[in-house]
Amino acid sequence: MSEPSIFTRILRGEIPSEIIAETDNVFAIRDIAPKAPVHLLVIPKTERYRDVVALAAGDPALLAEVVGLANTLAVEHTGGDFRLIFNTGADAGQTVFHVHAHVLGGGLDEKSMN
Ligand code: DGP
Repeated sequence: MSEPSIFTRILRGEIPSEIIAETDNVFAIRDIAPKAPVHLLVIPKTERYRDVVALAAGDPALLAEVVGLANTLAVEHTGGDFRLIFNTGADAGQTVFHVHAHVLGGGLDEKSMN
């Protein structure tokens, strides 16, 4: 068995991080190193899927739940518009291989992807 991911450990309460929203299947936290005024992470509770490609292939309804919670949170935290990023693979900057969506908003630089 591999070690639980950092997000699983947060969900279990083993690492402190406020869970700002939660449904049966997904939850959301604030990113520890925000890249925008609003920078949230929306995460499936299962760590079965390492990235968005695996999630889309394995459970598209769960991917839709991730997008739905991202939208709900964006309405609450940024007024509705948001950037949704799934870093996919180490060379693209993925560091946690438990699929998660970055939800960025609130004064983004339109010329930058960061
Ligand atoms: P990625 O690089 O796409 O795998 O994104 C992982 C993100 O997870 C990164 O932006 C920082 C965030 N992160 C890592 N550890 C923690 C933590 O312990 N708490 C919180 N809130 N965020 C974390």
